[in-house]
Amino acid sequence: RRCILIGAPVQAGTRRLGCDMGPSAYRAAGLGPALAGLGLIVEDRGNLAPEPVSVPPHPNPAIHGLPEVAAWTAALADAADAAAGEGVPIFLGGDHSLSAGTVSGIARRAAREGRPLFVLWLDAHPDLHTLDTTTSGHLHGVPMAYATGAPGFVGYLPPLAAPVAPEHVCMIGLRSVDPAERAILRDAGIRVHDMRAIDESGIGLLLAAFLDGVAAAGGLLHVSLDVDFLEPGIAPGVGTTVPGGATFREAHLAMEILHDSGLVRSLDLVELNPFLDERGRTALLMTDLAASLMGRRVLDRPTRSF
Ligand code: DIR
Ligand code: MN
Ligand code: MN
Ligand code: MN
Repeated sequence: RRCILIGAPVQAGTRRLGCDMGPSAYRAAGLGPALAGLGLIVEDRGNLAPEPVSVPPHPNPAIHGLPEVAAWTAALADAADAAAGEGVPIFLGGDHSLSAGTVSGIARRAAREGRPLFVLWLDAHPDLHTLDTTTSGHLHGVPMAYATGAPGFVGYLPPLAAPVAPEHVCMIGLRSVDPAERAILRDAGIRVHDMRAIDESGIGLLLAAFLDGVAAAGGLLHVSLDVDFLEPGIAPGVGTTVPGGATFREAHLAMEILHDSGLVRSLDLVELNPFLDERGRTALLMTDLAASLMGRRVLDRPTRSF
């Protein structure tokens, strides 16, 4: 198996500076060697640098960084589509606006392969704002709306080749939902598990139920892991900490189950802000989680079948 590391130092999706240092921090934390140590072929393609595009001004005056996000979206969609044909691309973010590109690119590839794309969104936030509903104007809050074909992006972000069906999206870890997003979550058909659901049912059960559906549909799975999915006490290196996140054990269990499923086709590691980190501990934790997802385990054990 081959892993392709693609640096995406995207910063335009938030006014809080520092996410552009993310790819360097993952390299310093030893992500490449950690994956190679699992017997994987690891290819680090360095950082992407998109061509500038021009975008008309949007009527929502809060919006920040739209031309930059449009440029990244186009470049990342092409990179994701191409790399997913060669191995498992791992995108080293960069803020979460980068997933507008990675998810839409993988969706395009899945459509060409005639297979449905499923997305697992591990995040404190649903990132379901449209350009019209965002009040922060931070485009790290819009990628899932864009990728699922919500209205209002045409003429601003690149045209979508293949929108992701909302019923194929599962969000786990939510604990900060804005009013406009709450309305979408109520009506769109996305599978949502907030922190309370994790407390009540256990993350393993919730995740396995989703993965059973992916396997039954013959789907491809893209995983988008936002640092703020994690409890801030163990992952302080992010600009939007929300108390009460996933614990170390819950996060590793999720990664190990994802590995067992054999369904993961691509991965985003997003929102790491090394400027806010404590001696690299968040970068190291995200690196260990990626290694768990790619097959690191304590014991060999029979895997559950999906
Ligand atoms: C927040 C997004 N709901 C906003 N926050 C995020 O700015 O619209 N943090 N995505 O990670
Ligand atoms: Mn996010
Ligand atoms: Mn988030
Ligand atoms: Mn379906």
